[in-house]
Amino acid sequence: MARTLTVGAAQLGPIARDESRSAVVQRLIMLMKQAHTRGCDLVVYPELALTTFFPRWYIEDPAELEQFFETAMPNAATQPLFDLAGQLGIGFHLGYAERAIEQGAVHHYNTAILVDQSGKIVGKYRKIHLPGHGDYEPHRAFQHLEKRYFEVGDFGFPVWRAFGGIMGLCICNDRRWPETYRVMGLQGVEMVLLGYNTPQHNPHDPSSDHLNHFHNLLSMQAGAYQNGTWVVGVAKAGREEGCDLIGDSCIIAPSGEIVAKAYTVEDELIVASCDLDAGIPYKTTIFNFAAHRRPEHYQRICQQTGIQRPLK
Ligand code: ING
Repeated sequence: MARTLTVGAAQLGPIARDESRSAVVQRLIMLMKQAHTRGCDLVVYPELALTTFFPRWYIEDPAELEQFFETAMPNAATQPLFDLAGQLGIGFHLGYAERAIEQGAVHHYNTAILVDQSGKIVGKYRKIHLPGHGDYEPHRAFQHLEKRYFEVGDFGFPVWRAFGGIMGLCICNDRRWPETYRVMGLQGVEMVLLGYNTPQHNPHDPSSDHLNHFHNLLSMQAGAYQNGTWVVGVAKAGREEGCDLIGDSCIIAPSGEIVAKAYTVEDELIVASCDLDAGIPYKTTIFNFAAHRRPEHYQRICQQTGIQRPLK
């Protein structure tokens, strides 16, 4: 019996700086209702889905900066989303800026949660690869101050048994690094959920701006194929506060093939029925780690090539 999970990737168009949480949550609710109508078991929202991508600004006033963070989840603004999820029996992934008090200290993370069909938070991840820069760079058209506003995530890359399979989370820039998928792949991940806010223009390397869409899809398709896992990548898209963000939200099979892709840069739901067993042929044949990556082979390669890297 195939383990089929019908997934909705709920891309968001721009969120204005002054857009209220309740207004944004209403957009999320509209998309969740559409997802339910189209038979979804799970809906995936972008990174930092409750606010505009505020790391594009240098915000000196701590009180103003704190306004972009959630101090609890769920909270008054997001409770209606959790309530609807429970009523409809639909799970969801949500990215948001998290303010946490742990070990008596305040911490700020770029966070994503996985909520099951009963409305219970079953997974939580904090972004590890924080791109951009830590100090204000006034010469730039816009900033990318994630290193200033967030700490590096402290959960690693865990996976969770949920929705009848093995689920993993990562966030935005994480998707560009092979180890992100590999760490989850070695734990048997069958579906990776991720959101992103990706400017069309990369201030640090404009020379590859014309390849931004290609690199976005390449990273996720490669991660899917090389680890025999589904990947659901969901954008915050469009011209947001004067900054053009790419769309390209997509649902990618373990083969690396794109099975559904957004074609707008607005709120848009794409849906696919995902067979969670589709990754098994890849995990058990071409990427069968135990069968094809044997310690003695590795040792011999090291000796032949003079790489003296001890096998841990
Ligand atoms: N955004 C971007 C991302 O990794 C970036 C950073 C922009 C990288 C443009 C390369 C080109 O998609 C976040 N939020 O990580």
